[in-house]
Amino acid sequence: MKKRLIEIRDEALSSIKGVSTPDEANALRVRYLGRKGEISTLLKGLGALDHNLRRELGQETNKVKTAIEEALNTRIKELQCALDRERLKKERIDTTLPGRKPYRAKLHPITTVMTEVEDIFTGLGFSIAEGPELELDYYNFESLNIPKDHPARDMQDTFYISKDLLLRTHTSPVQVRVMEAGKPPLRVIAPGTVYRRDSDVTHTPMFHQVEGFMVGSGVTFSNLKAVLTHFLETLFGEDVAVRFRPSFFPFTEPSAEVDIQCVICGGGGSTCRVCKGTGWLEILGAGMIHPNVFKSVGYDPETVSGFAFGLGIERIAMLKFGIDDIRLFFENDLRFITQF
Ligand code: FA5
Repeated sequence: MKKRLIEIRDEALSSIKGVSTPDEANALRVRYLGRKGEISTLLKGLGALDHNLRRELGQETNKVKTAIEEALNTRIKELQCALDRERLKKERIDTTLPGRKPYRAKLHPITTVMTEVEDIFTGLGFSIAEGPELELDYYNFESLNIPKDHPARDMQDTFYISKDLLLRTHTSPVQVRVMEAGKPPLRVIAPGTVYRRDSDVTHTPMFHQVEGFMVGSGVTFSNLKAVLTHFLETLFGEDVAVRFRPSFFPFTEPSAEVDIQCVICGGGGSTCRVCKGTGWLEILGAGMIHPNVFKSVGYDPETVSGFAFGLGIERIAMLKFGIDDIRLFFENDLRFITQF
């Protein structure tokens, strides 16, 4: 029995050396030390032995068990260490690798141009006013000398919400709201979003305008020309080619439109899709405020005069950045937007 015990010990110790995972080691623990393991099975015959022999064998069994137990624990520890080393190797972070650059947000090109335009006018003493985008028909049209069924309403294709409510088609209603609320002299710009049923390379259904107006006694068309020329030269540089062209707006008389030489084709492109071969791109409408508009806000057109203008921010941005399709500004393609 003693001989068999030693055999079991040697067999167990050699098997323990050969295991390659903690699970395999635990399986050996069950096989040799478990309740139905090899040692327990061997010891079943112990009761029949003489007292002294039984004691001797009992002590020997304990030694064998301890030896196997220790060998198992040592092997499991070794295997666990190897596993940990392997895991750490896999999880190792290379702190010398270059980091991923966080995406830095930038201002939208339209916001940049809008801010630049506002800065130029506030530099000339203009203050900034705002008005609602959901506007009454009265402010968008009637108070601006465009009665219902007037053919001039066709100039701006309108999104109506109801008979009297619409998405404003221009920032000119803010003129009326500001004049109603205040007294001359006034020097105000009104930047904002406007809406029209329009879409092609120079038109979008939503776009931005900046309305500007100056009202007081003795304000003339030459003041209008001076302010707009200063504005355009500051924005585009002194060499910019600008032209004032007679035009018509129901709320100004006389009226003009201002064009800038097309930067896409340099002014000469017969096939240019932006200026449609004219060499010029319209960026704003302007004129002397019509007496009927003054009457609608309770001003006396005999004693008060003023000019007004409304410019398109997207058109200015197209010219500044050489963009040949206005719709690119609103497609939210980061490859386009982050260039500016
Ligand atoms: C007006 O909206 C007038 N309220 C401007 C005005 C104000 C005239 C004060 C006189 C006195 P117009 O429809 O031309 O005018 O538009 C003004 C500018 O907005 C145009 O010159 C153009 O630059 C821009 N614009 C017009 N429609 C669009 C559109 N669909 N998409 C982008 N820009 C546009």
